[in-house]
Amino acid sequence: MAKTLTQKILESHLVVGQYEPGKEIGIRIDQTLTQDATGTMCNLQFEAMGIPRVKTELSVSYVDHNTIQAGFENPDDHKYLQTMAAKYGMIYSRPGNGICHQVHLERFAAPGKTLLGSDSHTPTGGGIGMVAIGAGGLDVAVAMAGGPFYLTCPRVVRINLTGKLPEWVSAKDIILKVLEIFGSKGNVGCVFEYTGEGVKTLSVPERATITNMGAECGVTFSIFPSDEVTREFLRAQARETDWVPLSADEGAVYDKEVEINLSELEPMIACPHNPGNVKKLSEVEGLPVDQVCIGSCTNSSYRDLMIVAEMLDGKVCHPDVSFIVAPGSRQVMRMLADNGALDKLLAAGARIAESACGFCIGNSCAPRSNGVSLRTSNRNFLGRCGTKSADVYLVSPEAAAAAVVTGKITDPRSFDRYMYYPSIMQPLMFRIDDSMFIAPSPEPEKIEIYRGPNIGEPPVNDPMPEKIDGVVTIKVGDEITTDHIIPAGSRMKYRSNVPKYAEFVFEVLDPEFHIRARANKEKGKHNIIVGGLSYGQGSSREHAAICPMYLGVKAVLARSFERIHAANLVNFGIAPLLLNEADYADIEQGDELVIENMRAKIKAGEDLIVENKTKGKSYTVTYQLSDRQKEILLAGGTLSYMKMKA
Ligand code: MIC
Ligand code: SF4
Repeated sequence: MAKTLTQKILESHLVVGQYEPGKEIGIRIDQTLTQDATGTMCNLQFEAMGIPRVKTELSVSYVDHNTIQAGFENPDDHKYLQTMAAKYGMIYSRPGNGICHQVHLERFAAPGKTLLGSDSHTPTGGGIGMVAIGAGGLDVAVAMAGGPFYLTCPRVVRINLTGKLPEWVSAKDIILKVLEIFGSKGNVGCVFEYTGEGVKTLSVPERATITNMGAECGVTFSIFPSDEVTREFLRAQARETDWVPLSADEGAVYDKEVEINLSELEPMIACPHNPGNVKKLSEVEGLPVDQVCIGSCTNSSYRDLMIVAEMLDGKVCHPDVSFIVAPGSRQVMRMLADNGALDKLLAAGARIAESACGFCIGNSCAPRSNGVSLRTSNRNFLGRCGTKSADVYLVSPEAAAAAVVTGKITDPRSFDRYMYYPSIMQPLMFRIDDSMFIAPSPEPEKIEIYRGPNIGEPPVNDPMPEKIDGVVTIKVGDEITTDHIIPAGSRMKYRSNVPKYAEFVFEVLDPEFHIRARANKEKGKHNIIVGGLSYGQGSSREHAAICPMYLGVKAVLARSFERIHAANLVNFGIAPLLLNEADYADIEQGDELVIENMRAKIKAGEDLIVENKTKGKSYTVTYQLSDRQKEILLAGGTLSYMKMKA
């Protein structure tokens, strides 16, 4: 039978279950990546498992998120991660080496392999033809220990690309078009598989821009075939031996098929405050801009920054615009320095930031109050940039560069008046220098793990009680992201200090949440969160489950959940329960809810009855949990479950 590329790679890695869309499967993980913000907890969890060395083919520990070092917390975490990598067999990518996804694509990603990363944009690797999936840190720790990764066998959507992009329109506009078609909710359990003649016209970094932002649609991963273009990229990275040709079989059957004619695309823009809020850029043209930020794991490749440098050659940034550029990796930065492009950017007034997440995660470069920021990154959630009143728009590097000059949102096609569209060729050879990777120690027994005062124990939960006797501590709407649940930015330095970090749960929506939650907990009441559709979008940060767990949250009742967050809730012993629309509308913040026979009903796979004591009503709630997940939930989370099994 003809197979999709997704089926081929998943089947070749299957260790539990059968390839049957909708059913839980377990796959072998070849490579893992972690980054410092999620990686410290992930490493603590790995340590708690007592395994002497990682069991993957390759595990890389990147430091790219918390590099601001305004205090001892970040550098302490970095040192902890460095000693962990040395002792347990991971490659350590030092701060300054670049953003994990960009660097991984350059130096390690390989067609046909599986990659699990503790970051939601791990699917960037799909641009090279690998199955690359984002997950919570605990799932990555399990994979590092040699355990399978469990996922729902996906439904595969084919996105057939025809034609060729017009000038001034680029890969970012393709994925924004995909977001316009599919939206940022309702795609859980799907994979986007790209096919068609148009694929050949896109380089690997362009494909990676597209697979990167599949995360914003909520798909499990996105994947491109591995073809001659892939081979050229790997050759230019001196890794041609990693190449294998891979594609779907002729006649493979997909769950759904969509065609995008690249020749008909035009510049697109995602408007505040969700990447799914896509419009044609021409609809918002002329809006004055205060800040332009170019970089992030979506758009900071050599090609992206070269386009910007060429467009800005001989021009100076508009007086009202603060212009920031963060090259994605040290490789990119050094190539720009070598060929003079860095000087063109500096001459245009660019503030060159470190090759790191930086502005994208909101730990620097916050816009002014009520400001408008135009960014090439992938997320524009409320407050993520560091300024709650600011409006963030997401665009291509071409559109960002155009606004640097004009000071307003500008269709980059209007640059036709001044110049030809710059033609940026992939270099024959990228500049290869792996000296900022540190290999694992040959004498691991001699390595002592460094632990600064910011590093605590990974918290463990109690088993699920038979009765949840709780209060709706907060009721929120649709598309609540993990950035709403637990902010990153300047708060991110507390990732290794859960009691402190928990003070910021729901900070952007309701800064008093943690006070109410702690008071309920002291009174012996459980906390319950009520959410709308697509609860837990965005980041994979498991702190969006750990910190609520710490505050005594036992259940989240929502209309629907996003994949990674739902898995994280189960991993930390919080029940993700599904509510219907009418019941969601009925429940209010402060309502007292009771769920009896939790354990017995979950064991039996029966629906749960929620009694609303305040309203004198009851509702039926359901759940989508595999038998394995039920056991984990009842045990109080994965760590307790593993201890129990051992
Ligand atoms: C993000 O883009 O939101 C992050 C920061 O990279 C997160 C990871 C984190 O919160 O540490 C992600 O995408 O998973
Ligand atoms: Fe870093 Fe931003 Fe990419 Fe997250 S989305 S990995 S914060 S660059």
